[in-house]
Amino acid sequence: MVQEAQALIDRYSYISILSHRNPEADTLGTALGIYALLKAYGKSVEVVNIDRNLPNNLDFLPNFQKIKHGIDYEESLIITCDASSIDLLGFDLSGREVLNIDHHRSSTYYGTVNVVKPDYAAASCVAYQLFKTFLPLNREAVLCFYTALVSDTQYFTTSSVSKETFDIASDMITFEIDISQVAYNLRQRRTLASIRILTAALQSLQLCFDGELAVMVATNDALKASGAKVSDLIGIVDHGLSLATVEVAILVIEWEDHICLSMRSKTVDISQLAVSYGGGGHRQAAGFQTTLQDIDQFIQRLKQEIKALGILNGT
Ligand SMILES: [Mn+2]
Repeated sequence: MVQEAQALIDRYSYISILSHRNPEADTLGTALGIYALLKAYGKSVEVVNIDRNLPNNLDFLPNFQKIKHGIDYEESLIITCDASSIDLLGFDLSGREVLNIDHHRSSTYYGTVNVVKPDYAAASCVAYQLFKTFLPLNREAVLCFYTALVSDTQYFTTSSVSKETFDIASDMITFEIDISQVAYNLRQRRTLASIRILTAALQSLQLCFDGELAVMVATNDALKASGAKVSDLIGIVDHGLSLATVEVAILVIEWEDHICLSMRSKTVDISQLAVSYGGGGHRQAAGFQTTLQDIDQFIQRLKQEIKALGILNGT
């Protein structure tokens, strides 16, 4: 797999690195890390995300300002980062060769070459381990990969963390990256809008199935009143999961002409539900988008579907 990935990269001088819609630190950190490596390797590289609203707190990552919103290269190799399905990228990639770098169990293996490692805690770790076998690593790239790793594992607290995760992290730290700078940017640069929308979502919280399911809603009105952007919604759903009795937490977001759903679980597998709606994710963190509809009816149906999965004990 490493040889195939290397051969693919060697065949192209132009490379477009793509991250997924509703970008967060793993997809952007992985993309920017690969960008820094391939640039130093002498390739013509562009880094692209279809969304115009990027999380501003990641602007300390090297080359963040270079992220474009369209693919300019016409016959480049496409590298995709942390995207389980090609639809999550938002571009028509037909006729292109794709190197897919990911760690989602729900991956659809859409690449010409797929380096997909579900045991890895972050897509950035997959990229780090892949590229270090044939390219010299540099501090800029490793700073991006490390940021992606600590963000995706919520500072090494998710069940995806293993001894290997710490081994990779301790390897990364030898590049003299400023880990307190990373912590400051990830944890102490919230927007006021994100606090306002969090407050509204917490107000909406309801518990069902004997407290095992928490449902929160970010309505269109609340989003407008708070001025929140998509990136301001990251992490809200985890507040539901922080409750002692809750096994599954859900945040329903009324976003323009669709509903976005973000789910978290303590132990049970919720990715199957997301996949059934055309979304994806991991066992304990998954999501999907669907067409705009009556929120109350949507939540009622979703509750029944969760009940039918048999993953909760409460009634
Ligand atoms: Mn990830």
